[in-house]
Amino acid sequence: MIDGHKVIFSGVQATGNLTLGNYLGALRNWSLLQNEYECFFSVVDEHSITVRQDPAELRRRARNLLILYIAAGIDPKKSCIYFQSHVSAHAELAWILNCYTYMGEMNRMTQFKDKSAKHADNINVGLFAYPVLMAADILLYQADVVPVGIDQMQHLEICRDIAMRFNNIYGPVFTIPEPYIGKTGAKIMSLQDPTKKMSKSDENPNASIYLYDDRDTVIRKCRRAVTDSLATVSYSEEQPGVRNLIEIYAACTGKLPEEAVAEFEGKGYGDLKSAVGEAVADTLAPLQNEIARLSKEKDYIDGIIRDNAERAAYTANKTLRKVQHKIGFPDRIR
Ligand code: ATP
Ligand code: LTN
Repeated sequence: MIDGHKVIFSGVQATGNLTLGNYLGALRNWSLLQNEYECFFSVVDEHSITVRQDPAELRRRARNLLILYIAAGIDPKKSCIYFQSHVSAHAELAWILNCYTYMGEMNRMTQFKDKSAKHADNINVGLFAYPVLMAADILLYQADVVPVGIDQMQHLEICRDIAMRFNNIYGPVFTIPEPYIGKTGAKIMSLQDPTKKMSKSDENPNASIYLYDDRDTVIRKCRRAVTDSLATVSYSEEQPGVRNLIEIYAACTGKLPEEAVAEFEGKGYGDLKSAVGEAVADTLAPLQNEIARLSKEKDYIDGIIRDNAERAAYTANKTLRKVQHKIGFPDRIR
């Protein structure tokens, strides 16, 4: 731990087109936390191959995601941003933790159930054991806090269970992590079915706002968002479509949902949708400009990729060696 700061770990998979949900639920919070914590933010490319990937496309997406981290305000001098596949300790600890995780625990994971239904032709062991790799990611860095969207809570819970089980057998090896869920934007819903989360793997492109969507597309998608026939603006469970639009508006403008509701009192859904569209486009524009600028800075990005992987490996290997010693693997001879 540096300067007595607490540690944060989080990651996003290098798959699909990132959505507004990924940004508001995860990435945006990261940059806000980096001054108070020692942070490790990984592009978790090893998680990505639980679903079949085109190699060239995976490489391109992984690099673009790392650039997006920086564009979203993560300072690579303060926070360590790196590719998971460049730090071999992730896969090594995951193997060990597999041996401390029960089949029954993994069987309960809702993401596994959803993804295996979606990819019925490729239900591989990696997809099943995915939460163990995620636990290894977090525990390697002795993370105190893990900022994620609500959908990842179940995985975080299992990570805590595995860590406690290990500590009970071998003594205090791992820090037990806590989730960090942002006040707004923790679960952005689909624009076409507001009972489902906005997801980068949704087949309907109108359901999600992608971070690379231009202004007109964003405004059009918001205008087409599914609402209801109640014709009143509220932030209640009975109006999931309207509630989601208020949530997005609040998250993009920094207002509280109640303030947003007050602003649209007496106005129609058309006004709400236009305002949401403008607010989202205004949020994405600086991000997109920064991505375009950074994409041209090849040497700068390459330097970050190299240096940060070394920093991450140093911390990760310290935990890995401790674990290996505790479980009885022969010590290395120097
Ligand atoms: P997929 O739909 O393919 O499973 P995803 O959109 O859930 O992917 P992930 O890489 O699994 O993307 O998630 C990255 C981060 O974004 C996680 O912290 C996750 O909790 C958060 N996140 C994803 N979708 C949303 C959403 N709709 N609202 C808020 N946060 C989200
Ligand atoms: N499983 C997460 C991505 C992820 C992650 C992590 C998040 C992999 N390892 C460690 C936080 C901490 C997802 O699908 N969103």
